[in-house]
Amino acid sequence: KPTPRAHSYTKYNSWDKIQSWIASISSSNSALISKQVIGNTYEGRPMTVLKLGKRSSSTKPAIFMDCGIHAREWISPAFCQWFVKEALSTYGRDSQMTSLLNQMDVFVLPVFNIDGYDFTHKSNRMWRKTRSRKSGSSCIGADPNRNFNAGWCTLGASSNPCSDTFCGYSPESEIEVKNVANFIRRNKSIIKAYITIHSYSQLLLFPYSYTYDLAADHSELLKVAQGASAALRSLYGTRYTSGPGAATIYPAAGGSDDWAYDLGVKYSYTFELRDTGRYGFLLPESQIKPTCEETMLAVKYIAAYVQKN
Ligand code: ING
Ligand code: ZN
Repeated sequence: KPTPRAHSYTKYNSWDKIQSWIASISSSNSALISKQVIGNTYEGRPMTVLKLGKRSSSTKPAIFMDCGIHAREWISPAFCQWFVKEALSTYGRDSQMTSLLNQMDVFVLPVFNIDGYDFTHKSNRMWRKTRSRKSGSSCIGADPNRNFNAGWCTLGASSNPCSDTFCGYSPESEIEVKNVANFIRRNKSIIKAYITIHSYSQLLLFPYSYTYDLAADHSELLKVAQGASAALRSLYGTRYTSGPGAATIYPAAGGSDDWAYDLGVKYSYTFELRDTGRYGFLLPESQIKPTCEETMLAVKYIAAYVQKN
């Protein structure tokens, strides 16, 4: 039997490593963490959501966070792994984390687009989409962040299956999107915040991206985003811009944050992590630790706000 090696949080782990990590971390911390499979990917890999939180007899409000919607944005799954590790290791030591996990549950989907993520490790580092196929086109995959049912395929998305922003053949045509949407719909009454982690550009975005119209909760969403960005910046001086997606990055329909918001999840945010383009998607592993540390402060800021509201 080979010697088990400790999981590295400062490397870009393969899907195989992340899958073993999901199994071991959830079995070794059963007081604070449990797992559930929400469905399989197109290629048949299990999509596992980790639930972090102290067990409670009453149903707790929750936050849902996903990483790795886009295959090549490797810093994103690295952050979800970091978040889980930090939550477990600071519970009972950090008052904010302790209070958060006592009062709320945090659902974490470490890799949303597993097939694509695996493909970026084995074949094409710059792949973005899912890996689904359909007869009639030789092009593979759809953009999962254009495939949600929010102004679907009206703006900033392509109906060409060969495009990197292909919206898919219908809303939720991608099984990964359907699995996540079903999970959030099923838990709609308890999910108070939706957080999705992308890279890169150093932005903290909120609805809408499918229209230039301002969200009904625009000023509160902006205020919380600015607070979170200030918390992030306090550690290493990294500057983030916050604002609604359409006006801040570009108009794009079918995104997960807009869909969650319109479903009724008020605190809905998209992070675009480091950097601003020097390395882009190829962010060096030496930046995993500082990026995750500063991002923790922003996510914890949002969580604390949601907890008290
Ligand atoms: N950026 C996001 C994208 O999917 C985005 C920006 C956010 C679009 C929210 C729609 C909704 O294009 C990256 N880097 O993926
Ligand atoms: Zn992305």
